[in-house]
Amino acid sequence: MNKKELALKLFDLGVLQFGEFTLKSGLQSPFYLDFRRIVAYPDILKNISEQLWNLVTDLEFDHLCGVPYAALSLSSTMAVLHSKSMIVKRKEQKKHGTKKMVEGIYQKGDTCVVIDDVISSGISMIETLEALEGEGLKIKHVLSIVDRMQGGAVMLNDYGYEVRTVYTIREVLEYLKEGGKVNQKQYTDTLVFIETNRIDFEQVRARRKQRTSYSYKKIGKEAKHPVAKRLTEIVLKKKTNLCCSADVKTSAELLALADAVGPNICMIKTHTDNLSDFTPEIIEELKKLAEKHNFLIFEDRKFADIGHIVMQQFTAAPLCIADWADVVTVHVVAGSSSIEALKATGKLDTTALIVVAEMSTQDTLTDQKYTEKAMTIAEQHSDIVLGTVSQNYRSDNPGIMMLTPGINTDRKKDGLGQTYNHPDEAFAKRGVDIMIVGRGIYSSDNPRLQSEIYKKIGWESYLKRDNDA
Ligand code: 5BU
Repeated sequence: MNKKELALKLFDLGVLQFGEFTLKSGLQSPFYLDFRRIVAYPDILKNISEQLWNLVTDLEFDHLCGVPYAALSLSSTMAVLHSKSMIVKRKEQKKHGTKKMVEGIYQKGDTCVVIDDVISSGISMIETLEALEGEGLKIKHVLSIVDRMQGGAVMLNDYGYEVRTVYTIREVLEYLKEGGKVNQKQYTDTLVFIETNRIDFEQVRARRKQRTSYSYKKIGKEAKHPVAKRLTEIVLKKKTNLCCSADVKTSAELLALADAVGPNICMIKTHTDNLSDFTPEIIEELKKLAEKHNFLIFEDRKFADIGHIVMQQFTAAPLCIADWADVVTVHVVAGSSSIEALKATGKLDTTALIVVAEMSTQDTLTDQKYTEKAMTIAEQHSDIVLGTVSQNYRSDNPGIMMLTPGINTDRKKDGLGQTYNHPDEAFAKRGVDIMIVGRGIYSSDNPRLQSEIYKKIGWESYLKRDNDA
């Protein structure tokens, strides 16, 4: 069966339908593609799988993966016919056992070709790609039977993937017209629909919004708070976007770590309430080291209470955070009053805020809605907010940095809810400005060397990406 015969057959089997259909997005479409039906027709399934396979015969790769669920039958058939390994991306995370999102046998760095039945907006394809890439798989090529020509393929191309499809919807339509399966009106209506719905700009833009990235020069120029400007100066001077999270238990350990990693970091992040022997003197020592190595001190206090309490927590002895921290974190779960309260202390001339917009834990409640609202609050206070802690979203305001914890080159999780991304993923794909690394550095045998390695990886990844200067 050639491509035209296959298209006619698919029409006869009800896979390609013409009429009036409401799509998931609410859009009215004059045609509908239902490839789920093909599992009932083994010969057709085999034929389509061979057509898809023909698209990759020139490539070398390790695995096939179908976007769940519609393309699972396609990837399975291709894998069986051509003795190729297949991996499966779960649609929902498993509640028990391994909680793995990707099943199969693979290693970091393996290459994978991803298949979907139809590419429309490209969003479900992107979700699968992100999950696979999160596991360290490398993806360059994506396949589908039909490109609906609505912008998904353009967006995927934009992200650097090469899209190969058996048909475009326009080709299908031509075959069906030639074969007498669609009348003139259906042909015209469908063509007009395709041409007028070519790119789903909203969705493309929504995805891109998370991925904007800026140069440190631009960030420094647009940032309003003096501490934010100083941070970008340090980053550029020392060529480091590494913040070391010094989550140690004693002041001696903190000072030793700060001195060891000092040359390689732009900031040290502390949880001083975790120090068993805290005294105001250790802050004086830490400040000396900050001066010696030129880094900022970031107290990750995560203020989260009503304004009245937040004011006390920021200024109260023995920690007196307001007197020494260059930067502090604040949650906005209580709304913007937490930020307003910190401002009301009159101590924010020398301390800038970081809003926790999205957490790194695997079942965090900071979903997209929460994060967007937190981001808005941060943007409304750009005179005192240096950045947001987030995993996927970056503010459109270049002056508000994206700081990301949950970074580790070797681990994916810590067994207590923490999840990790590789620095390259963070900088290149998510638009991160500052990476925060804790155990990846201080738990190693040689924190100084380890911080140097992270510094170099972070800087290389920053240089590699396409920054909006
Ligand atoms: P780790 O050892 O690299 O996992 O340490 C991460 C640090 O970042 C730790 O101090 C946390 O308090 C901090 N953190 C985080 O891991 N995830 C978050 O979403 C936020 C902070 Br907010």
